[in-house]
Order: sequence, then C-alpha cells, then structure tokens
Amino acid sequence: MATQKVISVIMGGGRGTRLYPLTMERCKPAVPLAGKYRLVDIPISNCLNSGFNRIFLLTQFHTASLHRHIQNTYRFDPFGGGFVDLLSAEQTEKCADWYQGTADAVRRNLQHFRNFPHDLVLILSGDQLYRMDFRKIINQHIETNADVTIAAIPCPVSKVEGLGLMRVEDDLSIAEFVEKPKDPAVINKFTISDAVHDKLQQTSKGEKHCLASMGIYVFNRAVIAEALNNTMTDFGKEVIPSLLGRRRLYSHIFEGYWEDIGTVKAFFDANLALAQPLPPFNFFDEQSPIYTHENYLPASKINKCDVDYTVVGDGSIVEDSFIKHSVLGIRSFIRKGCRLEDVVMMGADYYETPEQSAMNARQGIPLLGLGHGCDIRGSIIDKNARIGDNVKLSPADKSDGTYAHGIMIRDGVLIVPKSCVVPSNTVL
Ligand code: ADQ
Ligand code: ADP
Repeated sequence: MATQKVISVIMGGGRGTRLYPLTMERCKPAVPLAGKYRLVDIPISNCLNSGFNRIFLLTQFHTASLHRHIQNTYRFDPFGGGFVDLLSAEQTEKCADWYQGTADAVRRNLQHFRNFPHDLVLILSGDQLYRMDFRKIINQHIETNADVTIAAIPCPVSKVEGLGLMRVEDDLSIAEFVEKPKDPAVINKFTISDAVHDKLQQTSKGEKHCLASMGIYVFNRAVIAEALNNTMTDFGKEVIPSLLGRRRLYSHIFEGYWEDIGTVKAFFDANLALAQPLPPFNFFDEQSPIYTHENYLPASKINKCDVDYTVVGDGSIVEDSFIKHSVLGIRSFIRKGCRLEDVVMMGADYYETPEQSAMNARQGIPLLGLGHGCDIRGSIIDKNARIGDNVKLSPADKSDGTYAHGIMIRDGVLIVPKSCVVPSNTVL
C-alpha cells in the first residue's frame, strides 16, 4: 500500500430533494448534523483518519454554505500536501450543463485529478453516517489485484429498498450487480450464500441478508478512465454493471454502523440515535475524531432543567425546561417552561445583540430560538428559526404537506425551515 497513491473523491450531492426543506438553501453535505457538524465532515474525517489527505469534493447545488464550511475548517499545513478541493460543475468548451449524475461528475473532473500523482481513486458519498478505516478496503483492493472494489454491507432483505445489491463468489469477487431492485424474486436471488455468510462476524443468521453497495468504490486509475470513456451518467445504474465480466470486481465487506441519510426520516432518526445511551455512531472516539469548524463558542448554560438523553451544542442557553431525547445545535436558546421531546434543533448562526432583540420585540418578531412555554415533539427546527411563546408543534395525526408559516411535515417529521418565524400561540 505504501507505494499506491490514493485520491479521494466525495460526491457532493444531487438536488437533495428527499431532504427538502433542509436543502432549501444548502446542498446535502452542508446540512448540519449532531449539533455541531455537517454531513460532509463524516467522509472527510474518515479520509483524514485513514491517512488520505488529498480530497476532492464535487458539488453543484447551493454550494455557498458548503464552500464557507470547507474553507473555514480544512486548512492543512503546507508540508503534508493535503487539501480539500471543491470542484463545482463548470462550463467548458465541451459541456455547458450540470453534472448529469455521479459518473458524469467524476468524468468531467478527471482532467483535474490528473495533476495529482495517483494510482487509485476512492469514491465516496457525501451523505452517509459511518466510521470506516479506508486503509482496509485499499489493502484488500491491492491484495486481490482488483480493478474495482465496492464496499458492501450485509443488509436484511426487509431493508434493501433503494440500494444496489451484489451477488458474490466465495472469494468475494462480484458475480452479479443490480441497482435498487424492487422485484422480491430478484432480491431473493441476491441473498447471501451460506459460504459467504460464514465469513461474516457480526451478522446474525436469522433474517436473510443481501450484500448492499455502500456507494463507496475503489478504482484503479486506468480502469476509471476507461470505464468513463463514454456517456454513462451513473455508477450504480450503468458503470458498475458495464464492468461486470470484463473487469475484476470485488466486494469489501463492512459490518459496522452505516446509515445513508438521504431522506428527512433517515436524517431525523440518525440524529436522535445519537442521544441514546449507547449511540450506534460514536462521536466520543479519540482515535478517529470527526473534525468540524471550530466556533470558539462558550460552554452552554443550563438552568433548572430536566434533561434526559439530550445532546447540547456549545454556546446554548436552556432555562427551566423539560427536554427529552433531543439534539440541540450550537447557539440554541430555549426559554422558560418549554417541553421538547424527540426534537432536532439546529441552533443558530449568530447571536442577536440586545439592541437587535429590542428592535425585533418592538416589531413583534420573536427572539432567536424558542420562546416561553413551547411544547415541541417529533420535529426538526432548522437554524435561525424564531419561535414565539406558547407555540405547540407536533406531527402526530397530521399528513405530510405544507402548513402555516412555511412549516412542513415530511416522512411524518415536522420541520420548521431555516430562518422561519413562527408567531406566538401557533398550534399545529
Ligand atoms: P444513491 O445514493 O441513490 O445510490 P446516487 O444518486 O448516485 O445514488 O448518489 C450517490 C452520491 O452521489 C450521493 O452522495 C449523492 O448526493 C451524490 N450525487 C448524486 N448525483 C450527483 C451529482 N450530479 N453531482 C454530485 N454528486 C452527486 C448509490 C448507489 C447504490 C448504493 C447507494 C448507497 O448507486 O448502489 O446502494 O448509493 O447509499
Ligand atoms: P447553513 O448552511 O447552515 O444554512 P451558512 O453556512 O450558509 O448556513 O450560514 C452560516 C454563516 O452565515 C455563518 O458564517 C454566520 O455567521 C452567517 N450568518 C447567517 N445569518 C446571519 C445573520 N443574520 N447575522 C450574522 N451572521 C449571519
């Protein structure tokens, strides 16, 4: 491995429609996570902790916030040769439109990668929560003399919807690949054989499992150039199937926690899972920290509260409230008499000065954060929201849709969009 040079390419996201309205003003990788991080911090930290510090991030939608975060966070010493380079879709003589898909995005940037010596290209998604030592997949790729290695997670048959599936031989080479099959007969064909199951260490033999693609690929440099020398737009749909039988494709089995957080529900559940006693994803790991922008905020103040299984971001002030199973982001303000249960509150980007607060109060605009006596359940409150006094919000018994003041319910989760103003006494 010492002689193989790796560059990492993080897919910065399509339109992010399934995460809307969290992606109303920002792209998927910039969506705040776990009180103080952004989604993109996960793949970048995994790369850095694996020793791969040359990283390209391919973006195209609402990139301003992501650019700001990357520029303020990932600064490398000049001797290590590391970088996180943002490559946004650009117009060229050959092409005037947006990236048409993952493969198209990589193809159009191959020219930029050429300037950096590399043998292998590690392709990652920008919207997944997992901790992985990429040295293992790279080592296996080299040992098996593979052309392409795809990270694969054993997944119960009941949860394979929306994932690419592979059928592998006993040596883990990939015999068949199918992108997001729906037909149960097809899925059944892809269940893991007993011989492969015997190689798994943490997967129970109870429910049938399939090997699902994690959307993480290692390509040999020459192979990716050849594989993309056409008009194919997607890896899962087109490129991987086109290589089967022609190239050496292997799976690399990963049995840790891995969550694709592409939908509102998955995002909500993954955040709240962090508030459990033993979260499936451990941010408290000193060996492989998750890096993010350092805000230099004061420690949070919590006065007279009943707080149970809750994560509180820096710079917050919470007063005389009941908070259960929730994640509060940086600069979260919760005033007296509130009750929060299963809430992901992202906090705020800034503090208001007393003058600004007084001016807002004169105009009847609520203060940043939550006012007095609010009762919020099963909700995501995006950044900079202003929620007045005695507001009651819950998605219970309501259908998905858009409600008063721009509040939405999606996948059964209520969302107060970024910078939304919810007047006092609103009940939903
Ligand atoms: P999906 O995640 O559905 O499936 P895709 O839409 O190709 O596939 O997205 C992969 C990653 O690329 C995501 O991070 C996405 O945001 C990003 N992306 C999508 N379009 C992009 C574009 N035009 N420009 C930049 N980035 C873009 C894939 C595989 C499946 C596999 C799942 C695992 O195709 O086989 O099971 O990932 O999540
Ligand atoms: P997000 O991606 O979470 O939507 P951005 O990164 O685009 O947010 O915005 C955060 C940046 O904007 C921060 O640098 C913050 O300081 C600044 N900012 C946003 N709103 C205000 C405001 N009203 N006053 C001062 N700074 C603000």
